Amino acid sequence: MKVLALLAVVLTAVLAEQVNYDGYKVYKVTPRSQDQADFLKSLEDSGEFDFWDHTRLLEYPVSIMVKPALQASFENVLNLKYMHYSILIDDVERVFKFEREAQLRAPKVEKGRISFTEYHRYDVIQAYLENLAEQYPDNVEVGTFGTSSEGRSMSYIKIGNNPGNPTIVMDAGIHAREWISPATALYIIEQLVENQDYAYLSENINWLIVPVLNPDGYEYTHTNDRMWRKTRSRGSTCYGVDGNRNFGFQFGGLGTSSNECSETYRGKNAFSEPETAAYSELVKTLNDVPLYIALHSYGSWVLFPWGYDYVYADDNDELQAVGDRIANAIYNVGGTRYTVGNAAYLLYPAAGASDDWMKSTIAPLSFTLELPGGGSQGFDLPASQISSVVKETWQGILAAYSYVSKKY
Ligand code: 0X9
Ligand code: ZN
Repeated sequence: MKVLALLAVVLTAVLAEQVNYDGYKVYKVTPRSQDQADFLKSLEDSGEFDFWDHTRLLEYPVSIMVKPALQASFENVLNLKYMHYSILIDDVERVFKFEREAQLRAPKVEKGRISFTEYHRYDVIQAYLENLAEQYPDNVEVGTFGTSSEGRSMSYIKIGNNPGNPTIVMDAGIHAREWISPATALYIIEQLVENQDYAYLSENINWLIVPVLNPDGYEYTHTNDRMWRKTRSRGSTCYGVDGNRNFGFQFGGLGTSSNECSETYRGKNAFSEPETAAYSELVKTLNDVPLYIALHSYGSWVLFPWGYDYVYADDNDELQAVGDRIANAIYNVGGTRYTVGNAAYLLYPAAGASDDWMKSTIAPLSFTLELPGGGSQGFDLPASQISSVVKETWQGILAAYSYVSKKY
């Protein structure tokens, strides 16, 4: 009985910590004129609203989460500006509750195994990587390359054992709430290591993959706040740095914030975060990286440098051509349409991102894949859709591999 009482106390404490999104609505607003697009930008800059996506292209809808207290005035200003909107999600908390229940109902995977019918916790992912290292010692190396702010080990997996081969680098989960990103990295790892049909992919090329680059944030989205994006380093007033503003190329430029509490806080200096610092050191040990891919969500975009400002790379045509191949391969699976292009022009400028740093340092072909959102739910892609997203994305990765392997 005592144990039960204790359990109840612990459970209440854990549940009390969950950030609650009761009554929060997500609006879909489509800017139809430059004036309307600029107005949306000013709303975003006010920091009062949570923009789930940021594209400012005319005719592209933007999803904006608004807390109950601001909903009436938000709708009023949209009406004053003659902007059309619809309500995408009526109660965000209901969606998250449904997701939490589905996660609880999901069959638990055996330690060391992986599945694509639910999102996995950090421990399960770690155990899977270790299991692969044990099972495939000839072709697989798993190592720790650093420790997160909260003390979690950060793991990489290297697939392919010829040190003379070039290395394709990929990472996932730098943004905590983008759960489909680590899931996709795990599927890529599974195919490369466990599917013998694809053994040839690691004969002439090595793969270095970090499936959870922000383990603290990832765990925090499972335990406390589903919408958490940043790391969990402690600031003086707020927690966390946007890891994708913290890399050491054009640090502090456009699309980054100096405000600790902002979702795009860049940190005190480049590589202030143990996660990005250790990752950059790991990448610097490689000598030939023909291709880098960062996995994010959402929006179905293939983005490439430069992203720090409105600047085209010298090899823009090649980046576009490889991006188009990735998008076409994905399209051919089940008709998912990606839009391909320069990150700043297509989405928005954001300095200090991993794609630009990789491009400027080591990887001539560098991409950010924004995986699809889940219908109306955005980051909250239902677990039932993991399998189709990871499978179509795999075809995109194969297309990029095939380009690189022919070139090198
Ligand atoms: O803002 C980001 O970091 C990425 N989008 S997300 O919605 N996943 O947060 C896009 C980064 C694209 N790359 C650059 N702008 N350099
Ligand atoms: Zn992201």
